[in-house]
Amino acid sequence: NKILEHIKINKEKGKKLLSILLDPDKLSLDKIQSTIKKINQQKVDFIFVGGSDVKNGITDSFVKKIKEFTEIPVILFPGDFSQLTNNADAVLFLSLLSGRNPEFLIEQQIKSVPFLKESSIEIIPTGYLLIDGGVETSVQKVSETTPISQSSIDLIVDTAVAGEYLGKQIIYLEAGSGAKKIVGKRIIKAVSENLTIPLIVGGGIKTKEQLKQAYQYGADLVVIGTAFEENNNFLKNLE
Ligand code: 1GP
Repeated sequence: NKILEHIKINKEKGKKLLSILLDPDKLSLDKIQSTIKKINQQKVDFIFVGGSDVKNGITDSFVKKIKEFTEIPVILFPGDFSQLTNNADAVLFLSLLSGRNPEFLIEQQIKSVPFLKESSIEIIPTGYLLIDGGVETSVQKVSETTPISQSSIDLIVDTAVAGEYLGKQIIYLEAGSGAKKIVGKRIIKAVSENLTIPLIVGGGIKTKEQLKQAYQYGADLVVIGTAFEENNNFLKNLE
């Protein structure tokens, strides 16, 4: 459990972590080397790989290529069990707790077992909560679930805590890729104060201020996808 341990130890120390999300559907193989070069130059703790709508079989070669150019651990963030690959270091074993679609609560997880049983990648049980990001995001479309409204703070907290009671090792508050509204600071604060396990926050984060705010209010790990996709020098602005 190297990666989970690393996240937990940093949480204890109060050291905040950053992850860049690369979507195999949006970044072509020939751009990986230059993209990874930018990531290597900055303080990036993890590379997440995944998307809601990734074509079958491409994650494997995508992760392999990333691994050629970096030592940064690669964590799968799969939208579908077909995105699993042994080339990664770990997988966020997600259960979409905010939704009521059995496919993403338990079916996908069952389908992934034949692969994972034969695999040595680290499995990180993760409670995944989709929070309203002010726009219909692909997670919402693909999962056919309704995000929780940002005004329902109690429901968000109770859902996250239920996740911890269920044994999840991490809770992930997701506004959805390209969200217009990021997960609000009061939500991050309330959830983090009620959890003992690490908290990941992502979706729509585009500025240094938003990133800092997420950390300040209790996120242990922040995930950035779109802002980096749109501007590969984005990480430089964080220095
Ligand atoms: C990770 O899906 C997010 O939780 C990434 O969102 O693409 O908006 O950064 P962005």
